[in-house]
Amino acid sequence: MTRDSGTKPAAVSAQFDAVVVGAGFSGLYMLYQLRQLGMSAKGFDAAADVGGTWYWNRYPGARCDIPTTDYAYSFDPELEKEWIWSEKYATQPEILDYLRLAADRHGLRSDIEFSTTVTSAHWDEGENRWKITTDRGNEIWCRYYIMASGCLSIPKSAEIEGAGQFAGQVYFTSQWPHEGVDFTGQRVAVIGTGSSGIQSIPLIARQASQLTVFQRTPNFSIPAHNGPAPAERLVQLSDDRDGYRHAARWSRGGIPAEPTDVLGVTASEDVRRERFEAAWDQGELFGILGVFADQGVNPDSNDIVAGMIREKIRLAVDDPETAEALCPKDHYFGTKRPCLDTGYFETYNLPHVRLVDLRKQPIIRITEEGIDTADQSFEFDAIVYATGFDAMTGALAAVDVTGRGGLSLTEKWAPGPSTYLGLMTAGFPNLFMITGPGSPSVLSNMTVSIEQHVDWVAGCLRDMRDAGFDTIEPTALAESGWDEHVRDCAAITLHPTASSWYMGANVPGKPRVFLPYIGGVNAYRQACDDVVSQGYLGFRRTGRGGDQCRDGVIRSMQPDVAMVLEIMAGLGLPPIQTLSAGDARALMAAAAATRPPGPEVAEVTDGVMPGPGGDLPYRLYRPAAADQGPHPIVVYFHGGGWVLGDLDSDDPLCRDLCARSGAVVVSVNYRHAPEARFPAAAQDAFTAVQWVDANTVSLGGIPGQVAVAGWSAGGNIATVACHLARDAGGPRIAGQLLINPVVESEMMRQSYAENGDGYILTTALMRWFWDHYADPAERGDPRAAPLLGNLADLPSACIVTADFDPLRDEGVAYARALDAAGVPVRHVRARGHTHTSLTMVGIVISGAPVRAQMAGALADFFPAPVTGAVSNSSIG
Ligand code: NA7
Repeated sequence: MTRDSGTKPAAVSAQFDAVVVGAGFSGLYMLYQLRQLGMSAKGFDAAADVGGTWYWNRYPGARCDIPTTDYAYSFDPELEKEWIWSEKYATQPEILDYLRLAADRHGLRSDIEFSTTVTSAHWDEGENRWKITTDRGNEIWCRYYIMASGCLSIPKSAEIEGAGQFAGQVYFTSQWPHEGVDFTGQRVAVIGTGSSGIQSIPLIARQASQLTVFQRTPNFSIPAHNGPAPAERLVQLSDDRDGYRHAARWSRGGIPAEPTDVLGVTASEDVRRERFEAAWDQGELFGILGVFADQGVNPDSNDIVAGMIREKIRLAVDDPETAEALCPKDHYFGTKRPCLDTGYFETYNLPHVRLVDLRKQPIIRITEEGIDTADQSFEFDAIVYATGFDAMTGALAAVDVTGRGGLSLTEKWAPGPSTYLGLMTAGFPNLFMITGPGSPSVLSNMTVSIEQHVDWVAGCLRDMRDAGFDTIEPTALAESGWDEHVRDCAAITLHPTASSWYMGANVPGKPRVFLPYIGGVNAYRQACDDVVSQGYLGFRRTGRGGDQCRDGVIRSMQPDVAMVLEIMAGLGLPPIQTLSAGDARALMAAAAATRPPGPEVAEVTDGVMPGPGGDLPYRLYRPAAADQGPHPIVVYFHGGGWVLGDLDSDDPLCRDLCARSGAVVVSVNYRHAPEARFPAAAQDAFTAVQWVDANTVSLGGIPGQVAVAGWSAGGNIATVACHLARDAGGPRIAGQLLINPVVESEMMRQSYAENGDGYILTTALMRWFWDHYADPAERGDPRAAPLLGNLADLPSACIVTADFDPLRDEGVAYARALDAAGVPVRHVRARGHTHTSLTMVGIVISGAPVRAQMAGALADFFPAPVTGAVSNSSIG
């Protein structure tokens, strides 16, 4: 951001405890907190006054898009009492006045050098301090360098040829003249239809004689229904201000709200319409983003909301062609920042307002007179650029920052920003970012996120002082773990599919990574709190208090797996091992009945095959390209500790494996314990493989292309069938896919110690399973514990292990032992998964890439190319 004019202060060379860059919401509160700590601090801002984003963005119609009752500080009860917002969504001048008042109430201006831009920050390793320089020649030494420089503060350049040629007036919404602009009688162009464009266009249209809007991407927008602050919110606040603010801090978006559990895909037409219209009438972003629980992750659910918004646009705009051009169709709703508007779409019904769709008619260049598109030359008196910002990293990278060993921040972040909690980055000790990349920031109510970050930083500085530490810095492990968690959270949503500024896609050359943390304000706050309560896990702190490094990763479970665990814990179900086998089976069946069904396959047929103890039921799944068969066959054995499970229990997983791999899947229901104990299940498995091999052709299979697969105890008997087939001289099995298999009865490995409690399959439950299945004396038999058997000449294997599974380490041991015995093995690590999560098709979205790897392994078992496999990306 260019420096604003102002009285030039004298250059200073000084020492402070902290330097704070930025005097908006975050910088002001940070300065306040530093004072509370008794620390000396200096603030800098390029603007001539406080306000940050609200200082610069003075375009007509500029308002916040979070209700102002919530878009406010909560740290100062007197300020809360003194200030009454005049509207539901306050205007820029009102918000600026509020920030001025906040600064004045606490006398913060005296700590801030205005009209001054910080140009560089260098960490001095000898001094353990930052050296900060400014464009006014100041040189300041400080212990802590705090970037409170905003997420949307560096305007993006116009990137249009000839932009400098235009002889008329040029305005940027992000740097609007303080005296305002009168467009009366002028021919005006607006380029850009993000929030700034959508807010300003209706007001510019009131003055201009002609208004032409150049739209590259139509945006979703809903009416703000602005007016007085909503009465029920004011009542909630006045009744229990602390409770309200507390609820905001522990909400998903930073505004108190009850999240819905209504799924768009399963709701009735009436419920869908009712929920949508209620959100439309409410006119709040989090309302319309939360019509359905699944609209952020399920394309079909998202389409319902998007389709209803498009209907509204078509109703609002008279000209059908213009209406169609204004309907967003290239991104899912919410994956680009949606807008709140006042009469935006209706503005296009005015005779002097015209929309130019740049997708059909791109801008070729800007000329002295106006704008040339592929089809037409336009003449204008003024051009308004509402073209957005270099979001989230722009302001951080605008300063020449070097950390340890001269490491430059821009170089470190060339592949995309890497942070711990969005607060700090390794190699840059004592550099704090307020709402940095990797924190909820722009996806949340910024004021709540800002206060949380500032409070965390202040607490961290206090704790360091108390413990005698001078420096703090995240470890590489903690940081990469957090980056991975941020990516995991985004990966299960639709967000990464859009070319948005959340993805860095609006700035040419910027790496495409999802910048904010989408796991929610509440989950994020919990992670930050957990880091502190675990002795600053993931940080290294040094000073006279010693050299303390608590290395580790704060969140390593897949976010959707964690969510499922939380929901299950909330159900308060009895532990399975406290039930009889019959009751446990009934409980499992009831749970299975409520699941999503799994993907479509061409054909599902049930049958029976002969088994050693009577007929064995089986279910055959034929892949979509049924007419192109024959296909390889996978004989599948369900999980359930030899006690539970049946043809229904693993049905979604079988469908998924069938659809992804293009193989026929024959799921076999073997005999269960305690009715039929060891080795009944293993014998049934071997018999089933023999029968399928003998009947390959009639089942639609390719002779010689039969593999086995199984999950958990099913993995146990699948691999035991391979042992038995080898020993019997056949049939030849092409490969074995073992998903979290049981391969021994000892429960001594580390994964039992780590995961034996709290992740559904517990040590107690595993003991219950073994007790039902086999006598202790039998458990060393290789047909019960295949890890103890002869592993030579077994079929190629793919072994899947899950991080949070007590069985993890025996699976790993089996993979190693097979490899040592000369068996080709592929080990797939299901990062952040539990024993059961991979089977939760359509629920645990993060399991999909792992199941894609399983299907790939199945395909690799068979020599001929597998036909009929569908694209993995189309399966949830
Ligand atoms: P946004 O939301 O980034 O919007 C910028 C708009 O400008 C968007 O429609 C862009 O189209 C468009 N744009 C950008 N560059 C060009 C060029 N070269 N040619 C044509 N159109 C272009 O910024 P805002 O200032 O409106 O809002 C930022 C945030 O501030 C907002 O989300 C709120 O959180 C507050 P594109 O979509 O990239 O095709």
